[in-house]
Amino acid sequence: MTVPDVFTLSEIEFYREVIKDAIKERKQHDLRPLDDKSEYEQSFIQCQNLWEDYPAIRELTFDQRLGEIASNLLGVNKLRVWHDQALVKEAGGRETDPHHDQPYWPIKETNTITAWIPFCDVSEKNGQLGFYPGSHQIKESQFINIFSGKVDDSELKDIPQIKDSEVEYQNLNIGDVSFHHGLTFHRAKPNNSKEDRIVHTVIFFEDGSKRSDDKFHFSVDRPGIKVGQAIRSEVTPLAYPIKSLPSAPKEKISDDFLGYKMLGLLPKD
Ligand SMILES: O=C(O)CCC(=O)C(=O)O
Repeated sequence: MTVPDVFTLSEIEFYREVIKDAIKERKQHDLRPLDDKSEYEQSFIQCQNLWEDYPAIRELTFDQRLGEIASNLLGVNKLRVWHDQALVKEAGGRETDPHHDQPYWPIKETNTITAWIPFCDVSEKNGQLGFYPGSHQIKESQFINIFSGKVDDSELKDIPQIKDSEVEYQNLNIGDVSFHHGLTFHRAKPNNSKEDRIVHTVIFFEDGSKRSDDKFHFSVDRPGIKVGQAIRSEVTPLAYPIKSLPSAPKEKISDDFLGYKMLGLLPKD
């Protein structure tokens, strides 16, 4: 759903520049043109946990307006950040294939939600997000692997959450924020405009949620959270309600995550 006018124009203009600079720095070693990228990467450039190494982005990720809306939508009192991430659909970038997010995350409980904050107006021309209405109400999750290239329609045709459903696309204006539940199926249109579609997202989950399984994820594997344990660490700090911003994690990111660091997905140190 869209919540209009969460941010002012001047806030968005400020954060747009901060995010652009952060992505440039994180991706400084990746000079590939769009055509040389994998199909997944042609959907978007991705930089995660920007809150750790960019203090200005920390203010955005932990902005209490986002946390308050997210907690009201989920109907829970306390939220943590699973991770944040910038998603840039480059000019000419391909669509984002249909999927839902929860199966990517080893979180047992499904009180999860993403805030999607665009830094430009978004329409059918530039990577508009679309949802399969009501799909979060079926409490089952289905892993659709969007990493390995374009998703084949045959993979989607039997999924009850989406098979008879028409996608609802939404226009967003600068300042608006879109929120989607972790079980909501969604997709995004290609970016047929000449400008990159820059978006920052924040994924929240209910405080007290537990690790569901041993599927690898940096948000739980960095701090060594075991299956069944509550996901509480400085890598996934409390996000709402808070009186002051969290500090960046003290523990250095180990070289087990070297690939992520080299790709600019995670902070270098
Ligand atoms: O920005 C996009 O193209 C896709 C966003 C998405 O899949 C998400 O935020 O979960």
